[in-house]
Amino acid sequence: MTTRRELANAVRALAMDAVEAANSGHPGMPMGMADIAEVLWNDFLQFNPANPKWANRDRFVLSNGHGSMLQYALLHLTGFDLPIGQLKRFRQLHSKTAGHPEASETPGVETTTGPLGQGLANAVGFALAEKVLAAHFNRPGHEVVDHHTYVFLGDGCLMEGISHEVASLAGTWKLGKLVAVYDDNGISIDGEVHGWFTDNTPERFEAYGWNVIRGVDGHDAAAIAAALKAATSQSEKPTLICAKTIIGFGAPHKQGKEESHGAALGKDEVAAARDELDWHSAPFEIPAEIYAGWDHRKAGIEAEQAWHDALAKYTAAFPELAAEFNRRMSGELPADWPAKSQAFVDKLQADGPTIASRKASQMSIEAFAPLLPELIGGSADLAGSNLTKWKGSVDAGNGHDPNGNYVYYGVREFGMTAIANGVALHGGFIPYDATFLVFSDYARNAVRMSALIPAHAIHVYTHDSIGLGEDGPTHQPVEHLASLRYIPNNQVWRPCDAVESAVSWKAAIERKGAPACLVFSRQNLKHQQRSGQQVADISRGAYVLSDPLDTKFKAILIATGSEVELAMEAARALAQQGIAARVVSMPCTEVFDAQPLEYREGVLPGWCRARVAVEAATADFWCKYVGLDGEVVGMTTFGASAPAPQLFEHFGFTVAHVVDAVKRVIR
Ligand SMILES: Cc1ncc(C[n+]2csc(CCOP(=O)(O)OP(=O)(O)O)c2C)c(N)n1
Ligand SMILES: [Mg+2]
Repeated sequence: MTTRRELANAVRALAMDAVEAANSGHPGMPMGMADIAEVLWNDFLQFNPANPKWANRDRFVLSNGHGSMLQYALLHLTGFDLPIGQLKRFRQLHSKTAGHPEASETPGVETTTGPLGQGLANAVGFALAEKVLAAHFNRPGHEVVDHHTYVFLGDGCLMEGISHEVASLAGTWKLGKLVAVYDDNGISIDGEVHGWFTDNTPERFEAYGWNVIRGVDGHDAAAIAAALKAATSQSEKPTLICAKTIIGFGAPHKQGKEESHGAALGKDEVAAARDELDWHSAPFEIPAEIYAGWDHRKAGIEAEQAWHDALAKYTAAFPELAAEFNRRMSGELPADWPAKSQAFVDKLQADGPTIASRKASQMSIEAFAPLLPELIGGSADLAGSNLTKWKGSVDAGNGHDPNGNYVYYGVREFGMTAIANGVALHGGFIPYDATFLVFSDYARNAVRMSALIPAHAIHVYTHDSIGLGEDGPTHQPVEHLASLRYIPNNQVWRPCDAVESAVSWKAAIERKGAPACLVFSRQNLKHQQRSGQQVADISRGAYVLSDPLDTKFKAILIATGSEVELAMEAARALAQQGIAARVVSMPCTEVFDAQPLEYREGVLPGWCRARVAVEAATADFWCKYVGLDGEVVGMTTFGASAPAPQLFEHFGFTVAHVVDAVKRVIR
């Protein structure tokens, strides 16, 4: 009869062997948490290796993602499509076993982890999504949405500030099906943590309103099982299980020490650990009875089938709800979406309101949200400024209201954004979050993770430039637009009027599986006239907004957002002086860059190198469009505290200045 310890030792052996083969990686955490993982995965976690995307599976998140070999070993042993050959190629190019777990690479990995603390935040997002989705769809006697979210985390995750933001919210929201297991091993990279981490973690989490289970021996299967049982037999509060473990458990000379954290143990120590653990199989060899003890394929199919049977009864009782549930989990937009969303854009073009783009954003939400019950909004305590609420907004934080669709995140930009990533990854929702553009810095690594994972989260940033005025340079973004545009796979929209704002929302909603940042002004922006073709071309990221009527242009003005009306005025002033200029509105540079050459050449023809870009943000970004022969009217310093019109004047965003720049570039 195989013992639990032997099952766990298979994880330890695979972790040692894979790190040894790669000569790179982190054996300590997998060896320390192997016993906990064995109990969780064999006795508690609901999953089906044959279908990693089963809608009602439990979610498992490895927030201490450096221990990736723990997750790969678990996925391999339980029967996911992760053959031993992949473990042998740990950390190699094109393997499914990247250095840290990546959701887009490995079946069964729910989210990409490694940046410490964010996995916990994603897990809070998964648990929030489960609770709100359950409120939307469950009916008495029909619990089609009913799963737990488990997350492993280490000292590092708890030291990170984001852990405070999201644990606080999880407590307030009473996410009772969230179970976090803290790998309390007293070690981080620099050594024993008592010199830099002496918080009373149990009391800290109790203060957040969590159910805390203290002092669990992380190497005692019975104690672990009892803790998990206690955690899952209540659903009032999120649970933190504090498990005492020994990092590198089984490596006789390195266990309990930071040496085992993040480097191969070395041939001799691996041999000694094999003796210590009484594990005598060759590297990457797992005895058949151990595989049998881990094999979850049959149980997984049965678990999913039982859920499908329940779903069939639900479908018979509530056919429309069931169809909607399936639509939402598949991520398909409603059938009437394309026509209705386009009709809204066209109506705005016809109505021509001159309003702040943040107001246009709110009107877009007002128009689109009734079509999209999957849209779940929120703001970091700036709802009234970001204008993220609409008439149908209902607090989702209590998790009980069947109409819940709005999250009050409080002042927690990083936590909010990483939670939104989790909500997006869960399925059933398109989350949007919001703050001032200048505070996107607080959220930034989670925005980067939205793009990397990738996750379909929409980040709304208002107060987009010195145009916000009197709040001054602390609140005036300068480098943020360029900085967000530099994130691969991100799309940053900075619309110039209400119509472009609506198109940016439409594009962000339709961008299945990947994020967008929508950047809006505080101040009013003038409506621009457009033909039907021009309206259609907004979604190509850039388009010709105006050309001289009867003569060929000599210069091109490129602008975004609030500077488009300035570029238009400058073009008119130039025309009066006999200088013909084209105006290109470029609300999304990434989308434009992805257009076929023919289209790009049509907007920015290579023969015209007399180009001036105008944007009240970091000037350098625009050099790639204006080249060495062009000029940029942009920002090279921080802003200042004054009314917005004076600031635009002071920093050179004037018709005269733009006209002069054009004259200089026409040689
Ligand atoms: C945000 C972030 N900062 C730093 C790191 C680098 N790093 C990886 S693991 C680690 C130490 C983590 O300590 P702990 O969570 O206790 O892990 P253990 O050594 O116990 O496995 C650090 C600093 C990281 N991955 N993410
Ligand atoms: Mg530790």
